[in-house]
Amino acid sequence: MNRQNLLKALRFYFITDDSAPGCTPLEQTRIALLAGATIVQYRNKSFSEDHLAEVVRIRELCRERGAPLIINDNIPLARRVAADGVHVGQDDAAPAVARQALGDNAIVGVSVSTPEELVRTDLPPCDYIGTGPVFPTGTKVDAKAVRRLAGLREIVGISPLPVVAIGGITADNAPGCFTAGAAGVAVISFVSRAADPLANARRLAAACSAARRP
Ligand code: TZP
Ligand code: MG
Repeated sequence: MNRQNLLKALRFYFITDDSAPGCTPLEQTRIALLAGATIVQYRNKSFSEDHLAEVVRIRELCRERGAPLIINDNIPLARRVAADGVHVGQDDAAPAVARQALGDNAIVGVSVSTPEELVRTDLPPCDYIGTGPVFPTGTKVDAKAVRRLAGLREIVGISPLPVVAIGGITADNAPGCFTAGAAGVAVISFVSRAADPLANARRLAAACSAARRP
């Protein structure tokens, strides 16, 4: 994917929630894509074979909508469902391993929380970085310290790659992330645990498209 298309895809980055009460990852994805999510990450820390059919369906929905599908931290699964890429954390497979396994055309993302992590991350095999938590989050139990918009600006300032902001993102604070230089915002609970997921996803889509183009 060329840089311009990647930047477009990163804008509204939806990540599935495997333990949201009342809304399955498949339903969340359907809603997010309907509202205008530009990329979807399947994230399931307790993935088992029972979930494969769900991932295949999510794969199909993303194709229909022209949104890339990224798999969190599971390179074999990414290969099995012919996902568009993978996202790895600091304690997951190395970016170079992901690139080697998925090939030149795959999208490889990596999580970076601090400037120190950024400088020790192998960035050449990566296409983008995800950074956060920007705001407090209840979704990731082992999230690192909250870095606010100043921390986001700091990472944007030194990153050679497009930066996606994550952690506690809402339609109200997303504009500040774009102003800080983020190429996109990634959300879980703002959609997956909303009283009205479609309404929230639509509000976020509006905030993403209103922001200045990169
Ligand atoms: N990485 C840093 S914060 C976070 C992840 C996966 C969770 C984001 O979830 P939410 O619900 O959008 O705050
Ligand atoms: Mg991970």
